Amino acid sequence: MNNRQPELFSRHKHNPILTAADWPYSVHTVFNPGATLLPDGTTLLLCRVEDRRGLSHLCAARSANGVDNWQVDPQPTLPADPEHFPEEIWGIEDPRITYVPELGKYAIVYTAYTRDGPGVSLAVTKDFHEFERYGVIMSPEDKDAALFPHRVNGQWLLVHRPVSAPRAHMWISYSLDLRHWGDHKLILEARHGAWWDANKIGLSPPPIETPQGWLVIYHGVRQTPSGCIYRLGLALFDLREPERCLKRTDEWVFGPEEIYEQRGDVDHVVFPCGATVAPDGDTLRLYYGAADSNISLATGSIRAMLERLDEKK
Ligand code: BMA
Repeated sequence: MNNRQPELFSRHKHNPILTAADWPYSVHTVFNPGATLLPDGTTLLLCRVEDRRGLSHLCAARSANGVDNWQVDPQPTLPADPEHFPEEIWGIEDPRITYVPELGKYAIVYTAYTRDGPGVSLAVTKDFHEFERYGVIMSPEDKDAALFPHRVNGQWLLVHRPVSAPRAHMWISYSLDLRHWGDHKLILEARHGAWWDANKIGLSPPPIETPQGWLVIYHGVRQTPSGCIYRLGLALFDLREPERCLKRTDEWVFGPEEIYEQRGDVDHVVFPCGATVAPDGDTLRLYYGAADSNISLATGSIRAMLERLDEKK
């Protein structure tokens, strides 16, 4: 009898699907993309691009099928703007995109690399050509943040990951205007000790709304003598009270196994910032940075993820 649980994610056979070699200008690496579907069904990835100084900016890549034939913008789509936003002095990283119907705009929540570490910044756009920047909405040290697609109980919600060294947990905060945030609540704690998600966790793609609750894919960081290992787990939060965690997997559901995930600028990292849902309403396409060096794709079934969470009593 085979008691092995089936894998929840399958890697695309052409991984990595995007690398620095696909860029129309000189860059060092491309990784950790935010993702969204445009109204015509085009997949847009907003990729973190590290230049040859070591600083990052964001650049859009578009594809009709979300897998290949990417059209990459000929220059940075959203460069850091330290002249007007001094907190962006060392670049901008790891965007999470949420389409917000009430605004008719996409909200991009990203890491601003300040002199005092990472902070959370927000920009909104209608078309990924022009952007309105809100500046820093969570001061350093904080990152791994995303906006929910609509208000809950009249308020906007942001998941984020402040650091209280050496541990870092996931929090939620509320706002009426997207600028002023409060009512901060701890929603998911890093575990202790030997666990795969001990000490440091953070949101990966933005929360996914399902009839059973907000499905959250989060990353956990295992510190080992030879460096960190970044893996993914699942959690489910109440639809009307998103600060209430209903379920969480004990085991990780995706981790670095392939050579392009295990070897790169930072070894043993899978780090998704975006996902799209296929027209069947179930197939999740998870776009992730592998080893901080390339962009890869894995697909999974939302229904299967919810079933896995249900197995946890
Ligand atoms: C995290 C973030 C990610 C990066 C990961 C692994 O803290 O900085 O951008 O992919 O570390 O280096």
